[in-house]
Amino acid sequence: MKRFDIITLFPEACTPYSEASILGRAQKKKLIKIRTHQLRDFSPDKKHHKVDDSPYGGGPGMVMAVEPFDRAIKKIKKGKKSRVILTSASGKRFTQTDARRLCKYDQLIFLCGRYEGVDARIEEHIADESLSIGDYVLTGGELPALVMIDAIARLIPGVLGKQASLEQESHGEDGVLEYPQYTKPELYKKWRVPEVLLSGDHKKIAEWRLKNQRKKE
Ligand code: 21W
Repeated sequence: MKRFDIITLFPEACTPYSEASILGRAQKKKLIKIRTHQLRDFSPDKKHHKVDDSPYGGGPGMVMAVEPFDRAIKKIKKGKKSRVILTSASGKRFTQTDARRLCKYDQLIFLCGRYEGVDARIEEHIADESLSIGDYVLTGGELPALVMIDAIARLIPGVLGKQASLEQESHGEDGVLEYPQYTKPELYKKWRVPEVLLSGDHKKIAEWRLKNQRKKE
């Protein structure tokens, strides 16, 4: 069983997605385990559960401190082959190649910062790598962690249904054969399904799909 851990100030924002649909089913089938952890529970400040402080050198906002993350990881890391990933707007862009690489680990621990940012020592000394999901600014690393978990978990055998797995094996993985698809009705408003797809001529259909495939990457 592969484990995904998310360390965040907003665990309640992560669980609904992680328990729904394919990820939820994969957890029920004991193929994966996704756990969220409240960063505040690891604050050394037993009274106010403080996890951030003002930046050295001055400037606006607050910076998330090293210690709560460090303590959380110490508690969560199992004696498995694990990797700690800092979700970071300035990290390397996460791609399908990263998903394939990361699905080999037994445990992935995602550290989520919020807008202000995190103490740079987390990236320097604690995280094994920093990953972003793209060039836009979000309010935190929670959605990126879920995006990466989704992309990684669906590569684990059994997580997808038979149909989707077959599709993945044959072409789905890199979107190489991403052709336009249609379903009923044949005519909606004035929009018709391409005639060839209704013909039953499988050779013609294959040719049409090849010609109309949209290539990705
Ligand atoms: C956005 C945190 C911007 C920090 C220095 C001085 C994780 C993300 C995030 C966020 C800043 C990802 C600052 C795509 C994303 C994420 C929140 C910058 C301000 N730094 N992938 N002032 N986009 N976003 N901090 O936003 O944590 S992965």
